[in-house]
Amino acid sequence: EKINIIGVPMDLGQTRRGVDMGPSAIRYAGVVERLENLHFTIEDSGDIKIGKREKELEEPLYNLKNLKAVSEASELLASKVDEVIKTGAFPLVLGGDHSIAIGTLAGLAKNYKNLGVIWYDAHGDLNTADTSPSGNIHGMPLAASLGIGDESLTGIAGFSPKIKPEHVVIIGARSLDEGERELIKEKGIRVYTMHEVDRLGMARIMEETIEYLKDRTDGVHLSLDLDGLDPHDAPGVGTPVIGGISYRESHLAMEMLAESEMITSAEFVEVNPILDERNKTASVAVALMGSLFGEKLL
Ligand code: DIR
Ligand code: MN
Ligand code: MN
Ligand code: MN
Repeated sequence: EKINIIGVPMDLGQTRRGVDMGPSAIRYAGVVERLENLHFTIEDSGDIKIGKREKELEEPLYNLKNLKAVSEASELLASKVDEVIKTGAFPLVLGGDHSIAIGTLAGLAKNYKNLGVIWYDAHGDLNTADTSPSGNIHGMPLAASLGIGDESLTGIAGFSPKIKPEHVVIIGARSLDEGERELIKEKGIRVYTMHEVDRLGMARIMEETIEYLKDRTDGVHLSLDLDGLDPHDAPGVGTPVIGGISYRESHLAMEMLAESEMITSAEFVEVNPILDERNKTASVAVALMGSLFGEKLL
């Protein structure tokens, strides 16, 4: 089996610097060796080209910071992901901030009519320019992929929407903005907040998630924001939120996804080595990839 690694050194979807170095940090943490040990054939496609940050002055017209550069990179990433799928390889996308999911999902949706998405995140990423408190596009990719928001984000790759609300499962939510809560209710999106993680446990959540997506989707993408984990275990992220999913729970989730044989693509985002402790967060990302691709102790 083949895995194709695509780096996306994007930091324009938010304001903290350093997350553009995420792909390097994850490569340095040994992603290729880790997956080769599991007998996959790895091809590293290198990095997608990212444009320049806008000057603050150019921004205030929209509540969409660096819109042009983000949408241009999304188009490039969408084409690359589509191309990788057509070679028969598993696309493994390394972020970069979470705005890159707009491009990843656009490329995937060209190949899957009913793409399932597991959104592992402290946040909902369901904002639009109208509801966003920050204007940061990394808080909008799930909405954009559902066809909600500005045309320059929803229309990547020339079609919209990419996914359906009933094919999305959010896991680990503990920081949602008002507009995001309304959208979740309005669209009936399945969300396991930290309340459910505590109450049901990760094993039950993953059983339910796998059962829920199994028959209604023709592929399932894992979009894993490292801030879904507790900052104690993944400190190198731009928007940490206390009280998150543990390292152990996250491994269990990945192991259950591996067993399900349901995941057809994945992205690991928001690793910021400047905010990290000795590349701990990138190492956690690589360890989780190990479990996702079937690593077992015995
Ligand atoms: C917040 C933070 N909801 C926003 N979002 C983050 O700016 O829209 N997403 N950090 O990962
Ligand atoms: Mn996110
Ligand atoms: Mn997040
Ligand atoms: Mn701890």
